[in-house]
Parts: sequence; structure tokens; C-alpha cells
Amino acid sequence: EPLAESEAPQARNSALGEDALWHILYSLGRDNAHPDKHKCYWGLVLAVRDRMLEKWASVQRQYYENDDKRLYYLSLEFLPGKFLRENLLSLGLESEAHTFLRKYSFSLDQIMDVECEPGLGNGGLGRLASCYMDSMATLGLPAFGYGIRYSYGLFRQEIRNGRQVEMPDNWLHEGNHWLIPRPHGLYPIRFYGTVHEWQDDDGTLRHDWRGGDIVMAMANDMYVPGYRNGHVNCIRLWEARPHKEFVLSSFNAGDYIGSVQEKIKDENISMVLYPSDDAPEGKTLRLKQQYFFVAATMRDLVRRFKKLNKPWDQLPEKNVVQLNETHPSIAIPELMRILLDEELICWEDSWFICQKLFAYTNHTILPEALETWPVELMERLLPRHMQIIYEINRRFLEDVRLHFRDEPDLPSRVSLISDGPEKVVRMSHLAIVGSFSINGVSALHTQILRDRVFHDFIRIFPDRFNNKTNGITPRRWLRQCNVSLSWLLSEHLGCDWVTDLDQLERIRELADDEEFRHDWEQCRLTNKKRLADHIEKRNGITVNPHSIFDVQAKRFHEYKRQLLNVLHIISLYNHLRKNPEVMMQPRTFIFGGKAAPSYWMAKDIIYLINCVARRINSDPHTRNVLKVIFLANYNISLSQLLVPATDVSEQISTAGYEASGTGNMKFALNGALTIGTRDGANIEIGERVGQDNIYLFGLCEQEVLDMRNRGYDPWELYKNDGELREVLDMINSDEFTPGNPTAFSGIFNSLLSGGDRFMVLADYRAYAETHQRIAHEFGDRELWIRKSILNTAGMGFFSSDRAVREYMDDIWGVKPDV
Ligand code: 26Q
Repeated sequence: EPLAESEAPQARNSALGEDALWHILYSLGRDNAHPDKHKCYWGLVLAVRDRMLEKWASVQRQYYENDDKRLYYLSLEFLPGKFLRENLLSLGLESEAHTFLRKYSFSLDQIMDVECEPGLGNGGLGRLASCYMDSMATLGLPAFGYGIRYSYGLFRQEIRNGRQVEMPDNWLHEGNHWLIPRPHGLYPIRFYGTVHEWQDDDGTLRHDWRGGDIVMAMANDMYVPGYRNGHVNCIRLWEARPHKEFVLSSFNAGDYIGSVQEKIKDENISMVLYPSDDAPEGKTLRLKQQYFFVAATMRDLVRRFKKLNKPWDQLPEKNVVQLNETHPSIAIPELMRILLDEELICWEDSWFICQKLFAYTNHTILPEALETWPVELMERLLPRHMQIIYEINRRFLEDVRLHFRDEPDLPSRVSLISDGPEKVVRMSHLAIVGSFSINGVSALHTQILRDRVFHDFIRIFPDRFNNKTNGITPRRWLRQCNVSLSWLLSEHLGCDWVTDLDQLERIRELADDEEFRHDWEQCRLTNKKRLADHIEKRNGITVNPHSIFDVQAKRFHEYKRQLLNVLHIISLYNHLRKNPEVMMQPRTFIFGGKAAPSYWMAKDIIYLINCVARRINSDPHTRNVLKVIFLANYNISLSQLLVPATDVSEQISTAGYEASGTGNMKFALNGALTIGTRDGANIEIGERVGQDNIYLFGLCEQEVLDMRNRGYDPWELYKNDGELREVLDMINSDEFTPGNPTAFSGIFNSLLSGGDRFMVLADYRAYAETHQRIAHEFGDRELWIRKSILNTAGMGFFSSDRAVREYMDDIWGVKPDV
């Protein structure tokens, strides 16, 4: 076997299967005589978990013994995907599991159907956190992930009559043994209340936050094993629990129901993930979530630090906190509050400690996605934190005035608090001022932060800004999701590529080897057939596995421009109907993705795609060459099926809007060719795989700005491009919605009268021409497979191991625990 498992150090001596049977009886209380697939699954989970926990315990001990500096990764979202296969792989237990399952005639695939996927994130940001947790464990870092144990993850998407319908994701309803609750040692977390001032013996003014409501934070731990290195880290997810079982006063007053309702209210905090991945909703509950998990996390950090008996100024020498977006940035005033009010440390020293502890990653430049909170809300919910934010701001602006005397408007531009009809706290400004490092997630994105979004801060804190181009874990996104290609790679490279992805460079020369190209194509075909079977089952549509599988799978957003894709599909359809004799490369266009429930435009675009699909798939004249598939409920598991089966990866955001993208990396790593704009990490992918092996098209970021400044008029394009006009007129008629000509007038208007904010029409022609080139080159099998191989070969840089190493060396200053 090319991927030897013997390298993995094993703690347990008994066979995995024996332990699974033992657990079925003694932990689950079920008869283990003839276990069905559910019992086999649960038994295996517990047997695997035992092995992980042993390693985890010894690794934790080691952290204390070696006095390691610890990394805290704070994120409101994690998207780990299913665990069993990943953990078996990391722990080197796959073949033992197969042996056990074979006895009962199950495959691991069948067993995996039983597992439900934790959807504790929206998309890119949450998945990035999980890729990084995997790399941190594989590199052996003393790292701790922190987040919320939402009772309901991201909604399940159903498509009914072509429209998205949201269903609750009750992912814990059968219990989940990957998550270990820790009901002892809960932390009380305060909300509301008042701030009392008092003078200590030296006459210093002190503050004390009292009263208000208390909610308890309970830890639930999820474990992350490194790849065959005996290392196990943990992601601690906080769950809200009631402070007291019953509010006694109302209980005694006979209000039994009222007291139970109080208890339920507290649990609301960790009930549900907010399903929007841009325009943050200014809801109190969301701010409560943020503070709740941050406060509990900082308690953990401080508790562990105190055990070391070191002076407080060493806190940043022994710890570093990475903030995933501004969502956890309330951690900065929370630590200030602990140091000032509880530890009675002076302002200057407290602030010095804070600024050396925190680092902030920005993931978005969409102005509507920059997080702000009304001062009025903060003052009520977190009165002491609001005072601290005012004081941070006062001192900061005083400094700015001193250093930039000739720029009188600078202070108001960089202020943590913005004046407007409603005063708000700008969380990104808080995160910048309170952190020693601020990073973007691709070269272009960081450049935009420097030039535009945070331009004023670059001059104030020139050394804080840096770039860390995103990465993805090759364990899940190649080794696990693409078994056939992994075997082929290991046959030629050995198996080190799994933890040293630069090794993939060595297949570059094999692109000239005809036999290798043949094997490569066979792997791809196997994956495409597997996806075709899935589509047949799910959508009842037969697709040709030899057609181009063209995939756009990501959240629905106007800036990601699924619209551009569907406009082009309609024009292909028109072309085919008008020229029935023309030979066309068969194509299958596949979409997947969710829209935020309140994002009407995005939901209309989903509806449009489904209406166009219904029409095209049922047209006997075109159905052999053109298919459109919408796969419902896109999630990590579905992504693992799509990624290895994709020929053409659609990465077509308006230049300057996609901070990085990580889906783009997954597809290219698995040998897909990218059709993409010069946006986010696409640019860097082009540099690595070679410009001949990527299809970049359209306006670049500067051209988008210039065109806007010159005055861009989408009506001009409508008038001058007959093919495009025909497509737009079809959308603006009842062509795809018989009897209802206004179904898509919102879309039509946003593209024309609305000014086409995301320049869909401006990029249309270049996009269509690029697709023509792709169809042509796909027909040249040798050429295409060569390009496919060169994509995989060039993607080593985008391993999250590389990204995490850069964070480790440039920002965190933590070292692998060996
Ligand atoms: C905030 C407040 C209230 C409700 C929701 C939110 C919220 C939630 C999620 C705001 C933003 C997000 C997520 C942003 C995100 O996923 N950004 C993506 O991050 C990826 C990893 O860096 C990048 O690759 C993507 O380009 C970027 O869009």
C-alpha cells in the first residue's frame, strides 16, 4: 500500500474493531451481536475517540512541561466537515476500520452516510479556520481553537419549485460523540448591569461591573489530530447554559412557567449561527454571542496563565491570540477590563500587554460587511467595555493629533467611533489599534487594505500590516476527497506529499509521459462518474461524464457573479437553438451554494438558475450537449464530491471584491482548470500554475475603478451587443417563467437601471470568448490533461501548512512542540 499506516504511533494495543464492539455494548448499551451500520458507526467513533483522547492528554501535559507559548485561534465559525474518515486517516487507522467493517459487509462510504456534518460556519472564513486547525495539529503547534457550539448550524437548503427554502439544521439531535461536553467548571458571563466607581487606598479610581444578567458558559471539546504525528489539539466550543436551574423568586411566586422561560432565554445565545456572510446584522443576540464566547475564552486563557505563576507582563510571551475577522474583537476591551478591574494593573501596562497579545485577520473589503455596533447598544449590554473603548479612543486620537498635526481630519477618519445619524463603534478600527499584526488573505487583498480600506492606518502603524495568502489542507482536499489521484501521486512520488505539498512539483515532468496522462485521465473519469451517479440520484438527470464539468460552488453573492455564468449559459442555449447542426463540445454546468435567507437578490439568482435549468434540460434539441444542474444544500461533504470531478472551476468575482477565495485552490489542486478574474488568490494561482494553464479574463481591479470613475453605462452594452441583449430580454420576459414576465425584473433592473454595481455586463464579452477557448482546448485531450497535471503540480504553495508556518514565523512566535 503506497500510503503506509505503520508510521503512525499507536497507543492502544487492542484492535479497533474489538473496541468498537465493546463500545456498542458498554457505552451505547446496544446489543453488539449483529451490528447494523448505525451501531458500527457509533462504535467506531468511540473507539477512534479513545485513541485520540490518549494522545490529547499527553500532548496537554507536554505543553505545561515545556512551558510552551500557546496560540489561541478565536473564530465565530468552524466548518470541519465530517470527522470519521478524516480522523481515521490522520491516526493511521483506515485499514483497521476497513477490516472491522468488512466483517459486517459495510463500506466506509456507507458508514459515513450516518454521520451528520457540523455546519458551524457560513463559508470561506469558517472553512479556513478548520484548515488551519488541521495544519496546526499536523505541525505540532500548541494551538487552541475557540468558538460557539451552535445548537443549529447553517440552515439546510431545499429547492422547492426552483426556490431556496431554509430548513433548520438540528445537527445534535442524535447526540454527537465527537463533541465532549464539560459540565464541570462553568464560567459565569455577565450582560447589562452597571459600573461602580471606587477609590483604592492610594486614591486610584477603580471600576467594578456589577448586576445585570448572568449566563453560564459550558465547554464542549472537539479534537483535531495531526496527520500521523501523535499530536492532538482541541477546539473548545462554548454553549450557553442557564445560571440557575430556576429563577427562584418567580418560582416561589408560583410562576413556574415564567421561571422555565427565563432559563430558555439564556440558552438562546448559543442556539443558532447567523446565516449571513456579509452585511452583518445589527442584532443584540449576535453581539451577545460574540461577547459570550470571547469572555469565556479569555477566562480560560487567564486561568491557564495564572497556573504558571508568572508576572503579567509575560502574558504575551506565553500566549498569542489570533482574531478571525473582527467578530471576536471585543476580546481586546475584555482583556483590558480583566487587567484593570480584576487584576488592578494600571492602564499603561494593561494596554501594553493587550497590544502585544492580539493579531487580527481581515477577510473582507465590502464596505457593508465591515462590522459596526451602535454605541447605544454597547453601552447597555457591555457598559464597562464601552467606557474602555472610549478611553482607548481618547488616548489613540491624542497620539494621532500629536504626530499628524497638519492633518486635522485624520482623527475623525481613524476614530473607533463614527459620528453619523447614529454613533457606532467601528470594530475594525478597534482591532487595528489593539493588535500588533493586521493581515490580509491574498497579495491583492492586502494591497487593497493598504491603498484604500485602511490607508490612514498604514501611516500610523506602518509595521503592523502584512499579508498571509490563504491555504487549504491537502489532507482533506486531496488525500481524502480524491483517493484515486492520491494513489497515483503516491505511486510516483511516495507519500510525503501529504505533509509536504511542494513535492507535487515533481509531477511536472510526468506531464510529458503518455502513460501517466492516461492514468490521470482515468482518475478524473472515475471521479466524474461518481458525481454523475450522485446527480442522477439527487436530481434525476443523466449527465454525460465525458462532457465538460463546469462548476461554480460557493455562497450566492452578487459580487461572486453567478449571474454572469447563467447569462452565458442562456446565450449558449440560444446559439444551439439557432444553429441545430453545429457541433458543440458537450457541457454540464453545475451550481451549488446557499443564499442568506434575507438576501432577496441572491435568492432570485438561485431561482433563475433553476428555471433556466428546467428549460434547457427538457429541450430535446439541446439536451445531449447542454445540461444545467443545481445541487441543493452545498456543504463540505458535497464539496468533497464536486472538487475532484471538476474540469472547469468558475472563480469569476468582480476584480477587487473577493478577498482571497479558497474554493479556487481546492479545484486547481485536484486538476481543474480555472476560469477566473484577476481577483484575490486567482492572481497568485496563475503565477504558480503558469499563465498558459489558467483562463484569466475581464477587468482587473484598477480597470474596474477607472471604468466606474469614467462613468460606466450598462445600457451602452445592452444596445451594442445583440447576443447579450437577447439574453437580457429573455430574462425580462416570461421565457423561463411562463405566465409570469416580471419574475426576474429585479435582476434585470439591477443590471441596467441599477447601474450594474458588480460590472457583470462589462465582463460579459471577455467571459464568453474565454469559454469558447476552453471548449476548444478541452477537445484536445493531450493539451488539456497536460494543463490539468500542471495545475496540480503548481499548487503546493497553497497548502495551509505553508500558510500556518508563515503565521507561526512572522506573527505568532510559537514553535512546534516536539
Ligand atoms: C457578521 C456579523 C453578523 C452576521 C454575520 C457576520 C459575518 C459572518 C461571516 C460577516 C462575514 C462573514 C464571513 C466572511 C468570509 O467568509 N469571508 C471570506 O473569507 C475567506 C477566507 O479568508 C476568503 O477566502 C473569502 O474571499 C472571503 O469572502
